[in-house]
Amino acid sequence: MERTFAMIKPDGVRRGLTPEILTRIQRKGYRVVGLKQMMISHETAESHYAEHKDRPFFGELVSFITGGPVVAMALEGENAILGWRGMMGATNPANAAPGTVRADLATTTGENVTHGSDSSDSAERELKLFFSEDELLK
Ligand code: RTP
Ligand code: MG
Repeated sequence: MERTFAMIKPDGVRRGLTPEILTRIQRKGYRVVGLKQMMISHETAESHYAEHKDRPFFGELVSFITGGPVVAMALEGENAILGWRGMMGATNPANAAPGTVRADLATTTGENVTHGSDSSDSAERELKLFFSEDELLK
């Protein structure tokens, strides 16, 4: 069993896509062990996306992700980290395979609806950044 951090980004929440995305996750069979709607602080956003701090799009990325409520999720299941990444599809929706969240529900790289941890190290770090122990099911 593996746990990963998933998020519906502000564009997805604003567009009313939360139920659709939760339905996809439930149909897949992941167990939602943490779930909350929240605003992300500037500090948390910079820490979450620290790997991109020197990239030209960093400022835009931080202001986008802090610009409206997100839905933060902890998902549990076999191979959940790569599995959820697969369900999201490529970063640029134009390159995402049909049937993925980004291919089906997004048009731009900057507003691509969901986030998923990209490794077990990232998953552990991001779950700690967004959830306290008592917010997660055992
Ligand atoms: P995420 O971290 O949000 O799940 O997305 P990802 O792994 O698929 O992509 P990543 O390389 O980690 O990039 C994080 C987010 O930054 C924005 N981005 N913009 N303009 C650009 O070239 C560019 N590259 C990345 C995207 O919104 C991406 O999701
Ligand atoms: Mg990433």
